[in-house]
Amino acid sequence: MSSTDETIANLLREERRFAPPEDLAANANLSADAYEHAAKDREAFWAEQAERLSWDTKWDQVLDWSNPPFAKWYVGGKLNAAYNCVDRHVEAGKGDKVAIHWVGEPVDDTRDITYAELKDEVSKAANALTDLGVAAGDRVAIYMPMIPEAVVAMLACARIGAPHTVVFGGFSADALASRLDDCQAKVVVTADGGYRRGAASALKPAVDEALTKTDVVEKVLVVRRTGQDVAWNDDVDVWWHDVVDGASAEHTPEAFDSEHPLYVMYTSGTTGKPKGILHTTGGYLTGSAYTHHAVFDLKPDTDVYWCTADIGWVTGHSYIVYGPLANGVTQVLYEGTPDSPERGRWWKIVQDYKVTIFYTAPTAIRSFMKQGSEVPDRFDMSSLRILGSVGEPINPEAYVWYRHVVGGDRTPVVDTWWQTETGSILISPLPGVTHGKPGSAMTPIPGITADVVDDEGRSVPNGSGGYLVVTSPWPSMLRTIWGDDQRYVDTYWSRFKAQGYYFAGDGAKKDEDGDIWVLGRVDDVMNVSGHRLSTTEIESALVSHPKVAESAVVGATDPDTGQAVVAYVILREEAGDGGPEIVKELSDHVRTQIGPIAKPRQIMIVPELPKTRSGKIMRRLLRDVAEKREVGDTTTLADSTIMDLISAGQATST
Ligand code: 6R9
Repeated sequence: MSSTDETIANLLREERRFAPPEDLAANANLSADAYEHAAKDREAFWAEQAERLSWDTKWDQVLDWSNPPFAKWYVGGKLNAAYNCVDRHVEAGKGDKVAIHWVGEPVDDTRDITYAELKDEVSKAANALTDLGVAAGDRVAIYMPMIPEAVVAMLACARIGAPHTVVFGGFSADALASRLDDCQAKVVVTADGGYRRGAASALKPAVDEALTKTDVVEKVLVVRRTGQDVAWNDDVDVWWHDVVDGASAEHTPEAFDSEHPLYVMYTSGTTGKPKGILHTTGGYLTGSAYTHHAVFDLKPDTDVYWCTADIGWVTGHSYIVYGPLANGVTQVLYEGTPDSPERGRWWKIVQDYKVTIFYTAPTAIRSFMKQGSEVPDRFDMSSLRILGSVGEPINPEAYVWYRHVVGGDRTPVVDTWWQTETGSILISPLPGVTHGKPGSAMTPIPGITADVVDDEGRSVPNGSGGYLVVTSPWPSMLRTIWGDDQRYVDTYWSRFKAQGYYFAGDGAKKDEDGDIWVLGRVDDVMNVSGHRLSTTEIESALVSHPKVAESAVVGATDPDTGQAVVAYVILREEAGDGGPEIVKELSDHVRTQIGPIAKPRQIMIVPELPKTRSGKIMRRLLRDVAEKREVGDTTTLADSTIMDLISAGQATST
């Protein structure tokens, strides 16, 4: 058996299966025949999905793929995204329904905003932006904490046809400046600060600094959130409460072309400057609304939905703003960190608001696992009916813990695979149909065709691994990289040019049933003595050890084997320091779980791992430590002090 076969065999030892609850299956939005229905005539299927939206002018053609890879969806159609997310619900008599239960980080700092109120706020902000000189086509940057005004600002931009670019509030002034520059943003919407871990944390100084590095910005619109002191430039800075609060709540939304740019979202690759991923209006809104309905089995009249992502991440765009609001559901929006002021904060929110659908990232789940089940067990979470996961492969142990401890063994877990580029979920179980397998994102959802292929672009047989590709265009696909069509073609469409497949950059495997297991970025694959090993598999093996909460594995250059496995491990709290034999114990565990080839050369016990704010481990930095280099650029880390801790050798190692 080759090592790859062995690791697949290891994966297949995961035999737990979870059938959908009967009542959920009986009342599910999508049933098993949806796959066949969609496959029969994909364009007709996507036309049906677009009918979820209100169009001012209907399209003449569903898809124009005459100039691949540049797609046009719903050609000739016209619509307004903000009208679809807000006004039409008010017109349908749902104005009094709560759109957003906003929960600030300071306890008892809450606001409930109805759809009618949201419509007024968005209209006022649209009028204010217009008065500041923003016209359709101008770009507006949004650099804000998780407050309702962030959502209002995004929708106000959409309403006037000004593509927004939301820059995550944790990013530095440099990162902000380069994004402002790249998309030539005319206005920045920000706040004095936001609350994180019980303290006011400033945002405006980073905008002030960014403006010294680029001169594209004309106006800065500032929400007063914390009341902290801010530097003020009368020529540029404008208070939100001065210009938005007094603006008219009457605003007629203009219908824009289906292909009108909706937003640019920057995403970093392993090399080169961040890519500005462009999404347009009709296809993107169709994709986010349909998937939110299908994957979460959304019942807008009874569900209370909560996605914990930051709006500075694509998940916040598709599954806080556009999908949920287009579908008219009530949702929770939380400003702060999961454990402030106490560890049960998230679960208390679930209990208080009777959340029914909960969507978060594996990194959060693993950090709760580390603390044990005592904290969540104190809360009544019986309202939950569906749990979602996104951002990384979810290790089987974390999946089972999530389902058991958070979901009381009732709730299907939907492991949703997608990317900034895909705009919406492409691979996921359907909660009322799929028998879920911990660790597998399962199959492309109805309407999507994806596959795992080898180097030559041939579909691999079941039981084998390769590259994840999307084999036909889909409505919410990125249209290009802002200002760089060539990079768009090179990055996503040149690897499998002959087949015309979209190359996602992820490695994946098909198991014996043909279900897909996403194994992480292909750049994270290691080559040890000629054997390809995936970081995810070794990490999952480590996390399946009872003393381990979380781990990150990298391949470090090795004189003997080409690359060698180096593992960083966070222990569970109840494991203490793990005992004197911990490194050997873990090393033996990987050996028995996967095989001798995967045995780490070095295991370091660390207090934390370097992560981006969306929870992705920055393995590049750990590779620097493992190869004893100076640690590279840490500007996108959520907490930049972590690398000092790790490099200072607070770690014990073999
Ligand atoms: C939505 C989002 C995209 C990359 C993607 C993949 C990883 C996301 C995943 C997953 C395994 C899942 N990823 N979801 N890997 N299983 N369910 O995360 O977008 O920030 O652009 O990241 O995240 O590697 O290629 P983005």
